[in-house]
Amino acid sequence: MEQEYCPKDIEIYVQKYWKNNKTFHVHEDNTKEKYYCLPMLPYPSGKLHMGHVRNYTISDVIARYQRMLGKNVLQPIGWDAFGLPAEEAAIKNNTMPSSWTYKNIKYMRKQLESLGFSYDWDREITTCQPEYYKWEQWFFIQLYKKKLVYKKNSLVNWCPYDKTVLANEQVINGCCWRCQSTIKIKKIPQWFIKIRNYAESLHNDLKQLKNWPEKVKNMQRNWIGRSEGFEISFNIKNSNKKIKIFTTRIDTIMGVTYIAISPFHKFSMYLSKKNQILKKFIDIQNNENLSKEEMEEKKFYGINTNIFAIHPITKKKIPIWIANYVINDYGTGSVMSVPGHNVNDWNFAIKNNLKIKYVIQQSNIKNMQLVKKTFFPEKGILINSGEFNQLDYKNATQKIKKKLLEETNIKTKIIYKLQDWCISRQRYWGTPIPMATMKNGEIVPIPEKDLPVLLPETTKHLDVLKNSSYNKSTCYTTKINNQTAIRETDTFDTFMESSWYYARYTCPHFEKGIIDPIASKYWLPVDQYIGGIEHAIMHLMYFRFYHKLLRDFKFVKFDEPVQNLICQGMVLSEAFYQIGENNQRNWIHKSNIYIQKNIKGEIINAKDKKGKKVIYAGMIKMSKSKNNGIEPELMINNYGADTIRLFIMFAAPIESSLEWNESGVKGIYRFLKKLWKLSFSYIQIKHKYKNIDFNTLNKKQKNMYHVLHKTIAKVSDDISRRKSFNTAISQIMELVNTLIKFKLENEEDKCIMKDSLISIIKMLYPFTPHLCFILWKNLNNNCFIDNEKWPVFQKKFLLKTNDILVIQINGKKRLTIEIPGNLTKKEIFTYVQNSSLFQKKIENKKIKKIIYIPNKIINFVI
Ligand code: ANZ
Repeated sequence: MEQEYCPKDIEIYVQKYWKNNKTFHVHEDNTKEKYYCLPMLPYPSGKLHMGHVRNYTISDVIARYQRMLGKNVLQPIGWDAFGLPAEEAAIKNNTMPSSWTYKNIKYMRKQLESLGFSYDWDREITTCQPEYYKWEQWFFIQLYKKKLVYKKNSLVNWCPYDKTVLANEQVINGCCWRCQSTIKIKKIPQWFIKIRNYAESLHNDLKQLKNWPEKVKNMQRNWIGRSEGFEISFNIKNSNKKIKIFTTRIDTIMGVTYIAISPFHKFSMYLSKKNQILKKFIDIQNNENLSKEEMEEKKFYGINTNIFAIHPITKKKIPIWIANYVINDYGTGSVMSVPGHNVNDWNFAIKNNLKIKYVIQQSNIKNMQLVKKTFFPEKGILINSGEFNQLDYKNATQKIKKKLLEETNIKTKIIYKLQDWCISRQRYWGTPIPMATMKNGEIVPIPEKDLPVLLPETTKHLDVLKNSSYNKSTCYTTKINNQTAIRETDTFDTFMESSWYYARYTCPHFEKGIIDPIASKYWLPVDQYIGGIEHAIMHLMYFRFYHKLLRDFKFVKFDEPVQNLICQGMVLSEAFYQIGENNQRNWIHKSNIYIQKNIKGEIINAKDKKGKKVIYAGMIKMSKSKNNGIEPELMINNYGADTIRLFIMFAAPIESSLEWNESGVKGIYRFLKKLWKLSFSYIQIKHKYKNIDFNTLNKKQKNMYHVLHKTIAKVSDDISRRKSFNTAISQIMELVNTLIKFKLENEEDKCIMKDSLISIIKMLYPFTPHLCFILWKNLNNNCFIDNEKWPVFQKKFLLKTNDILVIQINGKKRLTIEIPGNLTKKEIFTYVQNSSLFQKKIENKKIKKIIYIPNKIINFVI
């Protein structure tokens, strides 16, 4: 063992050992409890950023800890390898998206290895590989067969100059990212999966997710958008037809001044057959090539049908309008419009000069002039509502419901805002959608025997990427049953790949099907999932949805894929800027700035290398745009992976933001050096280790054991129950400091030192595995720590040794008394009051009050 702690050497050595010995390779083992620890898979953007390092460190600490509890731990990693940046890089560098992607993966894999993460590398998944996406295509075809997939026209961003569809991220302030032309909104046919069929279970099953952050569950709930209301039928005048509407506010029914239906509603279509103006209006809604602003501006357009509905209570006639603000796919596609109390109805009524009637009292506004100028969405006391006047919301709802039941069809209804999942992307670099169009226009799935449908890998693809001409490209022509067909040119949304990878990790090489039932039964559900809060809605929704699909196809069990979820906080760092010529902020990296700080560590002055003043913008999320990223690689080179890992886990609770601070990193480095030195000095001493009889120990020794076991108890609880890693680490640090002060005066002391070091190294192993690997080896005759168990505290050592308490009377020190350890507060008071020394001092006087400072002072007020 070297005298000096040299992280670089030991980390490379230990990583090699793990790699050669496949230490973290796992397989199903029914004799062992399993633990599936899953960090969200990275996008291979080029190199790791600190956010990645934090995510993967948290996961690794948990995985290693669970392993020490004796569980069979699966911690896999892979690459979410399809996506837009690869196309952009390909155009820029005149290469193929695949070469850019694979180059990045290679580099980032090395970076992950250099951080010592305990992955089972044999399970690495790269989602752009045909072995993986073949099964995604296969499953899509199964969904298609079960009618869970359909094609319909849907809006996309269209660049009229480049003649290509743009992803939302490629639209910057309404313009194309490449040529700056104003983008248009266009309708094209696209593929959808019916996630709405699962809206109810996606909503209800959130209740099962006891160990998910409330914030995430709420975000999911809002996205699903469950609405409880009523479906009511309105009769149409002079017709036997009815119009069904959905409302959440039947209490406002007396304020209905018109009925609005979507241009795509069945009734609109029916009317348009005889009404040319209406037909034209609907056609415009369908085909108009508008910019986003134009769309927004034209939102409250409509047409009066000159047909009337009958109000179910007043029996008065109310006009029916076709209105483009009514969403066809929501509720019934038509609404009873109450412009006095609903914002959309209000906007439409104002634009089209329709009647506005207020039926809810606006208690807080006295000036009626003001009242009329706007809508009032709150619930309250009914007015202008005939027999329902003066009722509050609850009573009005009940009474109106009863009345409506007598007059018309009304039923309670629950609807969801969640829209079906559009999985078509008009991009090259994605999983090809396994569908084709035959010459006669029929759309068919690619035969399963022909899967995977591969991406055409020819140099033409640079053209493909640059514009939409690939639609005609010959490389998408195929044969189905000996007939020519054109393959679907769209690819899957990349959320498809990240929706089922967790299940494929259980059997990444399984060739007979999408998922090996034996492997998935053993490993699933995921015990711990770790990722960023930015995935709270979309990814986690599709992930949960896909699991339910897989469950219904009997590939997996359980309703939910993940039991525990951690969303780690952001990584922040200091950001600096100067104001540029056009008043823009030019962000400057900290490494190019001279900084002056006061004693409190606050920045008082900052200058660039030329001496020009720089403005400090505070701690901001690390990002390229703010030029405040810290390179993980640089940090690892300077301090070693163990220091970085420990700093990340120590500097903040996992779900809070972490402020990157290099002096903090240095502090951790010093701590590890101290531990190395302490271990080194002990290892130099040759002595015979023996088991110790606690009862024969002196006070100093008993106390050391007490501190050691108290720390083990606290650290175990912090990690397993509280997931509070930062407090766990600070306890270990305190223990190390106590141990440094523990003088080795006899043989027992040396044994106690060894016992303590062994526990410390075990407790630190999940955080700083390389250092612990080496220390363990040297401390334990070349043994390996990787299969060691987590230390167990022993209750008998938790019994504290005697405390010496200062006894005060009326605030003055009168004596000291030795109190046996482990007494309760009440028992301590009785013990003191019964002692003869105390009784002499107090002389039978009455005690009015006792003030107690634990383990230090008792003050008796007499
Ligand atoms: C009358 C009313 C009065 C409404 C009032 C609201 C407030 P949430 O809670 O978001 O589900 N609505 C129903 N279907 C619609 C559609 N297809 N397109 C546009 N709007 C639609 O909203 C439910 C309310 O949204 C419904 O209740 C309906 O307006 C409107 F003071 O009915 B309400």
